[in-house]
Amino acid sequence: MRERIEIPKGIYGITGDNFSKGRSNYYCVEEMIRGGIKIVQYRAKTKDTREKIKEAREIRELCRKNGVIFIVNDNVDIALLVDADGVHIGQEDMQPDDVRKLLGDNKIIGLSTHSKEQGMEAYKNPNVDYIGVGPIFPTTTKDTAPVGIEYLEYAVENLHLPFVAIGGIKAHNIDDIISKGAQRICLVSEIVGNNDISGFVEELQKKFK
Ligand code: TZP
Ligand code: MG
Repeated sequence: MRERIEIPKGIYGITGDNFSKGRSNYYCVEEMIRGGIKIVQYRAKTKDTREKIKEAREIRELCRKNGVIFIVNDNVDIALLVDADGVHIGQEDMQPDDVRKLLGDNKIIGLSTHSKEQGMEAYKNPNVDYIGVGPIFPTTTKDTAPVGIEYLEYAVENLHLPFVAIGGIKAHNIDDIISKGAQRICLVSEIVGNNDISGFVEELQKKFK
């Protein structure tokens, strides 16, 4: 059976240029890397395909130079084209088993999950390397109802694969999420909207040491 690829602990970065105060995704990723981030997902819901390919290619090279894992959201074709380290898909995207056929065994597949059932199904599927667990709290970054702390607690207890807690997580509530047992956490708007992205990420990463 295929072995899951390990996902670094700590902060998981995602681009979000609606929240980055006019600063480019490239700039935001540069800053995250300066702050010590080890994994970045390129997510650009409102850009057209050509723009996404161009930006993904540039950020891919930036990540490669710095030894940072680079994941593409949604687009398996773009991930293949730019030789990303993996893809992050949602419940309505291509099935993990089909993505695996396209990417082969050595790429990372991440899957968003929003319920215990979805989480358990993903845990049983060796083609899924890690899952997203959320949105934990209300968020304007994604149009999905919050699932609450209960699913996070369930994941900690029952889902023995890497998971990333996400959704409405901020400087003021991240300690609660860590104390529940989350070892990988994503904050989108809170990071890309920060005036000092690298300093903020550096502080957050210390919480995992
Ligand atoms: N998936 C679940 S919640 C979310 C995604 C991509 C958005 C999280 O954004 P924020 O700004 O950290 O609430
Ligand atoms: Mg998706």
